[in-house]
Amino acid sequence: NAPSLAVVGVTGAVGQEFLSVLSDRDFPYGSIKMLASKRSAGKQITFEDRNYTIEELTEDSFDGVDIALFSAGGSISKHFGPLAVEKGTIVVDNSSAFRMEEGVPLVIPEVNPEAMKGIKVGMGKGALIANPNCSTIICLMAATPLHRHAKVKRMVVSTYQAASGAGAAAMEELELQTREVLEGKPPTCNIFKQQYAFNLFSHNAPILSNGYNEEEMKLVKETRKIWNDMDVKVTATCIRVPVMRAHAESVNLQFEKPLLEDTAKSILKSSPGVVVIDDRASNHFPTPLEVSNKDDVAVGRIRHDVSQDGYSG
Ligand code: 11C
Repeated sequence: NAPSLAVVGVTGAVGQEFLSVLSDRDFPYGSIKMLASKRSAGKQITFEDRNYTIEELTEDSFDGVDIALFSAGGSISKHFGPLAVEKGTIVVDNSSAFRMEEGVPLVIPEVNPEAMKGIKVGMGKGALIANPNCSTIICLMAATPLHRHAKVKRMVVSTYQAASGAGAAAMEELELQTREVLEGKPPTCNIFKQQYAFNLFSHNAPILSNGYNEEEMKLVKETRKIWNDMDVKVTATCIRVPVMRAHAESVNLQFEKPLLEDTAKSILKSSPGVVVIDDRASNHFPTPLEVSNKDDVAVGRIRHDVSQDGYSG
C-alpha cells in the first residue's frame, strides 16, 4: 500500500522542492495533502497532472497521513509536529525546531541512515526525523567520506549562501533589487534590511553572545550530532552572496591520519550523492549555476593545504 503524504508549507520554496523531488524520484504515494497557512487555503495547485486545493493546516490535518514533510518554519513544526506524531504520522522536518533534541534522529540519508533505525512507514507509529541545515548537509556530504577514511580533527567552513536558503521572498527580492539598482532606483529592502544585489554580507541569522551567528553554530552542533563525535573541532563563517540558488562552501579539513590528495579525490568520486568537478587545466570547478536544480553535491579545488605539516608540493 502506497503511503499517504502531506506537504506542510507547500507554497514555500522548500515545499515546492518537496513536490518536484517526489515527482523526479517517482516516490510512491496513495494520496497527498497540500497544506499551508489560512492565507493560501483554497488556492489551486497542479501536481503530476492533478489539481489539488490547498488546505489550511489544522490540528486535524494528519488523520490518516503516513508521512508528512514539514517546511513552514520552526514554530509551525513545534506546534504541529508532535500532534502529527501522536496521530501516527512520520514527520520529516526541515526546520531547526527538533534537530538538537535528544532522541530525534538528525539525518542526511547518505551519511547516517542508521540513525532512523526502527522507524517504519505503515506501522501506524509516528516519529520525528529532522534534516540538518542546508549548509551542514552540503558540507558533510563531502567531508563524511573523507572523515570515515582519515578522521577529521578540525574543520573550518566558510559559506557563500544563496538567496534560496532564505526562501521564495528573498529570491524575489534579489531579482527586484537587481533590476532597481540597474535602473538607478533605491533597492527595496524588506527581507534583509540592506542592499543584497551587487553586495554580500554576514549571514542574516541572529548573532549570539559568542560572536557567531546561529547559522554558523548550526554547522558546529549539527556536525557533532550527525558524526556522533562531540570532540570534533568545527568553526564556521557564513556569508550571504547575491546568487539565486545553490550554496557554495570552502571546507578546510585537518585529519588525524594522513590522507593523500589523490586518495581524497578518488574517495569523493565514488561517494554516492557527490560529483567531483575539479579540472585545474581549464580552471573549471563547481559553480552555483551548474549545480542548481540538481541533487548531487559538487566538489572541487581539492588540494593539500600548504600550511599544514606533511605538505611536500
Ligand atoms: C539559509 N540555511 O541559507 C539557511 C536557512 O536552520 O534550516 C535555513 C535555516 C535552517 O539562510
